[in-house]
Amino acid sequence: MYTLRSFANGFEYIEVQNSVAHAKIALQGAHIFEYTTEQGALLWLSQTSKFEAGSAIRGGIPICWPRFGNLDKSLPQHGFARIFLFELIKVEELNEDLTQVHLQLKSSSASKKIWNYDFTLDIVFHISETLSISMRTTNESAEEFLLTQAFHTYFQVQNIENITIEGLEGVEFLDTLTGTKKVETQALKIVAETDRVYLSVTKDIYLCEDDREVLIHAENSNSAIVWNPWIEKCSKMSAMQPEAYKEFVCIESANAFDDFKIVKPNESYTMIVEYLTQRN
Ligand code: TA6
Repeated sequence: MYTLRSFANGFEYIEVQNSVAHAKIALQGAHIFEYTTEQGALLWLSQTSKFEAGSAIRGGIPICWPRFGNLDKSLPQHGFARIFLFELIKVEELNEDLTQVHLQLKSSSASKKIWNYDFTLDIVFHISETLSISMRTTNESAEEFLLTQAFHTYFQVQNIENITIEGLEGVEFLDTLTGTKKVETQALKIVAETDRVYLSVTKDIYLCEDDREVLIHAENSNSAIVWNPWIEKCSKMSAMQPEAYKEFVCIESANAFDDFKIVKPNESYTMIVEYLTQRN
């Protein structure tokens, strides 16, 4: 079952319910902000997030496109897709435990004022016990363009100090707080502000907390960002309560930094992510 709903201010989202999952996806940014199965809520959503046109939702899975980060000063931080209205192309209930939702953003006069290329961006969700999302960029311009992108996923945790992130051992990362590169030597624990870009990710990542383990599988992505603002930065961030840093960690499957892509005219590039929660 699915329903197109809106908040009192007209902000629209799709609510999906099937035999194994419940989800809410905003048309703005093709932004999934709730996804729940019998294993609980996968995504964190700020209690003070706005649901307003032109403001990115704080939490869920912001789509960072056509840029990740703020290195390209000609574009907003994390690009503009997350604040643009997508068109709902189709919702298909493929079976009782699998719903497919297809949203699309096409270039427009508004987007070309920010980024002067013609494109189509297709986001397809498969909502089941596994949440999978594909992000397909098609270049409809006469020139090639550079693309960096990420699923900026806010994972709900019970207590940030109890989690470990596995699968990144041996991977080099850029610590954006110090500008230095190091190699990860152990399962990552979050004990302070953390903002790391892992630069050659080839294996699955696991978010572990007590008996719960979230498998993070990405395709056509060789970079991943781990972020938590911790106390001081959290207190300064928009739409985030002071204690919010204890409730989430961002693990962002990406094509970022050296993992950028060049999309040639009439070509497409698709990045995919899949999340599955298991109990040990
Ligand atoms: O992905 C990590 C990061 O780039 C952090 O540096 C922080 O800025 C975070 O994204 C949130 O960015 P936002 O623009 O959504 O407030």
